[in-house]
Amino acid sequence: MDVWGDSYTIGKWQDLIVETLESGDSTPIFNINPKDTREFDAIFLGGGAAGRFGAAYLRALGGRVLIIDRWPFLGGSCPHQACVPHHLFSDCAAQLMLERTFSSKLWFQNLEDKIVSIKNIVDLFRNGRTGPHAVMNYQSKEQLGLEFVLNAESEIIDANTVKIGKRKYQAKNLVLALGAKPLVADIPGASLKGVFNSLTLVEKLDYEPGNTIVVIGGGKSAIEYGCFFNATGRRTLVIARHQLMPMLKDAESRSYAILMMEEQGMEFLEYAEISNIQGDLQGKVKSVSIRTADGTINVDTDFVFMGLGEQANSEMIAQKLALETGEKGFIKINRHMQTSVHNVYAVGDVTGSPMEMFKARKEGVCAAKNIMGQTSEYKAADYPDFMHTHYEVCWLGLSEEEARQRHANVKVMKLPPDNPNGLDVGLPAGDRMMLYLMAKPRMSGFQKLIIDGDTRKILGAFHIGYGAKDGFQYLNFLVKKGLTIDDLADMDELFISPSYFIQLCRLRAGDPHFNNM
Ligand code: FAD
Ligand code: KPC
Repeated sequence: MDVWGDSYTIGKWQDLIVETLESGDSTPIFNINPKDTREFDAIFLGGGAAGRFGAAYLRALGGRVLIIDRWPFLGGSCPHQACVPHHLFSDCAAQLMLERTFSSKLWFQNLEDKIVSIKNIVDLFRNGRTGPHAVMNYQSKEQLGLEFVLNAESEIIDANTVKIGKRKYQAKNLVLALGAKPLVADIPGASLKGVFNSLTLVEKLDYEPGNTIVVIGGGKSAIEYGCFFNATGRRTLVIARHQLMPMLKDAESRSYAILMMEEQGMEFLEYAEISNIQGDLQGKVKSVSIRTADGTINVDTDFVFMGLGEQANSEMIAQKLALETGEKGFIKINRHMQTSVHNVYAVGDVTGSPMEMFKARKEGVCAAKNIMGQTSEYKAADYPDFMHTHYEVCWLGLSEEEARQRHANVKVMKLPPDNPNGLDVGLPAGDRMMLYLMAKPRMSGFQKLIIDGDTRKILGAFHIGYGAKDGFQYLNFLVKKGLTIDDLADMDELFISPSYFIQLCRLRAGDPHFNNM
């Protein structure tokens, strides 16, 4: 079907997307300007974060660009299977932790021994996700003026040509923005019904998981989804081959995050691995065997979640174009986003880690600039990061340990202060933490700023609580520009904001030889 020239409202897009997804209709949706006779400067194969942002930037620079995607919407996996469900589940985990902490108190219902339906929340997502999809199509077509073909099975003919059905499209450049998919562990029983990952959870869950959940992995997805399952009231056992959450490098912040998860009932087995997943006669998971340093343990469960990282969606296309690929099929690129074939670029998850939206979008933009004749380089580095437990955990820069290895005079400002009686101290806390502050102070968060006492520059920041993530985006930018304790002391805090960094710095900044706090 051709939609060029028709005005599509968000509602009309949503109807079309729902109908297409539900019916499995494979008719492509063409949005191509028949009056524009210019050759395309680029075809973006994949219209997710990397493809959509790259294409929008290329058009903004005056070029002509076509996006082709196999899904009937733009925006890619983020709204369909990745960030959006992940944040929904993390919101639920935070809300449920609050409700369980205050169960039967104040206005809170009694949640003692109650299990919340996982399937209902997954169904809620499945029914709601076409809303963001429709906004992406509306924004791309009506506001950004992008040309695209959606719901399209395409064939790459060569580095300049893509075919959809009988129609052939030529471009000076090809940009592969194909994304990635979850890795599946090579464990006996991994293909049984009841073994999920972030993608299959939202596409395939058709029963209510029982009371015990086993999560494989110790990184972001494993912890984030594990905390959600735990918050629904289920026993949740996380099995990690290595140390848990290795990316959270500051030992004190890591310990607080893990302690709070344990206090919510999360169980962790580090340096352990699943040796076997056993099924019943219907081919459904019934138990797992876990190899630990102390021997093998068996756990009964009907739900196993793999949070093991990603592999590239590159297979056929990389082969067809003879592109150089690395581990897990990730396409090799230079700093201009060029692959081993000069007019073929690759951007986003298909090029490997970090698998984050900012990196995907910035790589897309970098490719667009190069295609349009600007010389642009990008390599993701020194970025802020975050993950969800039942809280939001944010960090940037150096951990205290890293800072002490590299700098002679490291100062630390943190809340709660070191306290011989433990964590039951009435601060930090901030927005969304005030109930914990009053009733269960040990749950009101942890925050830490790491400073070079000689140059007075901020070296690192860590925050466990809620609401600091927004600030960390800007803080990281300033830290990279050399932000000092004195600059922070001079800022205007919107009190009580979630992080106390500004006020702590102001209390100390007058002293040329300031101390820890
Ligand atoms: P995608 O968005 O996956 O886009 C690839 C596109 O290519 C898709 O639209 C697909 O349909 C299309 N495609 C693939 N093959 C073909 C083909 N042969 N022909 C046509 N089209 C094709 N990042 C964050 O920054 N914050 C988060 O909170 C966050 N949470 C996440 C949670 C989970 C569970 C996961 C898995 C990831 C999360 N990420 C998060 C990472 C983020 O989702 C990705 O980095 C981002 O979506 C990558 O964008 P992309 O454009 O490279 O790939
Ligand atoms: C949550 C949301 O903004 C929709 S998902 C974003 C997809 S894109 O803008 O293409 O990176």
